[in-house]
Amino acid sequence: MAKNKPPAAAPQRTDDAPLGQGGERHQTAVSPAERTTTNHGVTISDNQNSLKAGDRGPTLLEDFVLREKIQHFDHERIPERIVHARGSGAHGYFELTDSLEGITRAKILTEVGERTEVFVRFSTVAGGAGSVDTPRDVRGFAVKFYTRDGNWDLVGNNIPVFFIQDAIKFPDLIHAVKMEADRGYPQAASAHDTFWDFVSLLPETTHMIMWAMSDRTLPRSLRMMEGFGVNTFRLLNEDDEATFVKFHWRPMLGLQSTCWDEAVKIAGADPDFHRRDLHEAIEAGDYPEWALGVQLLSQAEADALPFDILDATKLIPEELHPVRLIGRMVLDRNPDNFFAETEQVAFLPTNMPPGIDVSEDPLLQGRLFSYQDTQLSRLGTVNFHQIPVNRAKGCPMQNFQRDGHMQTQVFAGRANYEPNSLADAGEEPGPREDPTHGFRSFRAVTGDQKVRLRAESFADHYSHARLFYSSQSGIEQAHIASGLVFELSKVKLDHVVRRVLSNLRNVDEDLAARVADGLNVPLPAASAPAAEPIDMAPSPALRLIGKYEDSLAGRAIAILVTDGADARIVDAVRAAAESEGAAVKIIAPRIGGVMTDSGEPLAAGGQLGGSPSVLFDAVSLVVSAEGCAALLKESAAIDFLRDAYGHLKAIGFTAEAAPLLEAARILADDGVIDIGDDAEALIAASATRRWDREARVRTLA
Ligand code: HDE
Repeated sequence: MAKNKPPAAAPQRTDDAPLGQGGERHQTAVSPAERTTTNHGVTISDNQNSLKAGDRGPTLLEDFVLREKIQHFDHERIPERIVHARGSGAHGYFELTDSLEGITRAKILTEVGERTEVFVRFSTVAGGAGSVDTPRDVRGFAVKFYTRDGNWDLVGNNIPVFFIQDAIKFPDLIHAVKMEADRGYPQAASAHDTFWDFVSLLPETTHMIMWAMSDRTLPRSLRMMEGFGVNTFRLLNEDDEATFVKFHWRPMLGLQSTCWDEAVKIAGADPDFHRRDLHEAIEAGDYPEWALGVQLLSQAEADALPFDILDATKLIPEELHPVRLIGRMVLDRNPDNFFAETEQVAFLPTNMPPGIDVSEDPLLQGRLFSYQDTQLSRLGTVNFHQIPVNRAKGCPMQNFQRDGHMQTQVFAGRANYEPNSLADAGEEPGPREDPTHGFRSFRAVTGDQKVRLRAESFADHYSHARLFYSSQSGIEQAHIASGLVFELSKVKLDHVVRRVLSNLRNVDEDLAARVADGLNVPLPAASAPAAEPIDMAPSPALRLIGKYEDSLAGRAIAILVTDGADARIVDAVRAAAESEGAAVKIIAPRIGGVMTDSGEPLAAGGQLGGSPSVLFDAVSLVVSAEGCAALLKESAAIDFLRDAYGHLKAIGFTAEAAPLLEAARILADDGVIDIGDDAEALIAASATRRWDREARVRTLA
């Protein structure tokens, strides 16, 4: 184009024309509220084209609209959490139902009926922010209560104990479990050399390993997990008298896990399985709920325990000290923006209102430093408490901390120090301390020698692992043994495997033998325990299966249909499932749905290839004879059935589906149900897995 020659007129555009070639699209009036602006409020006239020297010329440095947009984009990511990077959040409320008056002065635990806003973030531990939702992993269960006395963060897990006893081992533990340093894999998996090397050298990890290898680390849904504060805390009353406390969350939908093979397949079918499930449940008004429970112990009761209450690798059996249910938490609102809320939320175990206090648990003591500190690298400023999701909402927040990156408060006046006598000059003096209502620490007796020592009372590393294992049902024990076999089968260092087996002999001889047999290696001699383990009375409350009533509530049933499907049966299954609180999804060979035998169209919620049965809790087949014949040629249909069977799910079928059952080699049992005239039977069988089928479908250790 010749210099200074005006460009050809931009092509005339309509609202249907593709964007990007001219500024004509928004020729219709744009109201001020609709206008897109720069970060500084200047209205942008063209958000499709950068400013160039001629329509085919280089872009100009002068284009501040482009530069601002690209620069902001370049810095969109902040460092992910070093642990618990992958998470899902929700808003809700907490309501106290039973007062702890006299035990604590924290109003959130004494004012019955009062509703307190909460924000909850569930997470996995080992994987990065983009990793899948269903690895074998501990889940984080962090709750921020915006109380009238300041924020309270109960930053817990879905397992009541932890791997290590002292915070100084945490960086080693996390380095060992994350991707190996030289090769950058495996992602979100503990089944590798370095994790098991570390574990085998630290017998204090054994109890947690029992939990980690159990189905607790394979939750079906974030809505179906228990939560625990893990560390021991204190409650302080008006006279500053202390009671030890352990916090528990009990899911109203009960506890449920997936099978290992299922979890692996879900990871491929829907990497966001848990995030989607939580989001969709809340969106549908199916609000997840938990009861908050406490175990309360006096100093004398703590002293009488055969282990140290300050040791986070130990739990207090409910049969010894019952869990008192004192409140309920309901999650009823999805975040508006994932980054602003779920990513930027900063949980701090140091966030405690007056009346709640820490114990000397050496793991907790390290956490009291770490969380505040890590926010500096993640959120980049000491003012991260001003981000809306972190702000104290239930009460005023004021002090003389000033300035810093991203300061958003505009402080008036001269008072920014204390004490001051500016009030005498008629100026606003600012806030002061309040010894009556302020946070006071428990007057714990300390003042001993300075030592780097592990207390002798922490030396027993096996009794609680024994307690956990011996408390499990036969199925759960077999799953723990099989979990160990799977993980150790991925460990290449023979001496590490030998050391794990040596340690396991101190937990249970039969367990060690089963794992050795599963690995096809000889059983080595038992390792020498630091303290002789004791046998404690089994605690059935530690079981996953059978602890809560079987239920279909919050679960999902898939109905695989074809053209000609019996509409009456589809309706019957749907009605029966929905009356139990379950969702029903119609799966069809094509997304457009099918024509039923009554000539009515039936819309599909999912297409067979993209909706494997691992995404559902039970399945049924309502097909016509021709439809069945077509499905026989689809491996996705065979897998749909085969997996449902292998994952111990109830399978309902109509007579026309028989050839498909045969092709998938489904054997008759009480979970394989002809729903011709009894949809209810399918519903009854769907409320739990068919555990008795397991021996038919896989060899467990
Ligand atoms: Fe954490 N942990 N942790 N942790 N933790 C973090 O804080 C840490 C521990 C837990 O959804 C980090 O903001 C140390 C036990 C949850 O945002 C970090 C030790 C329990 C979350 C940190 C522990 C937890 C974290 C990383 C050993 C169960 C996610 C990002 C002394 C009671 C919270 C962050 C969320 C996050 C440190 C052990 C639970 C690095 C040093 C035990 C649920 O500060």
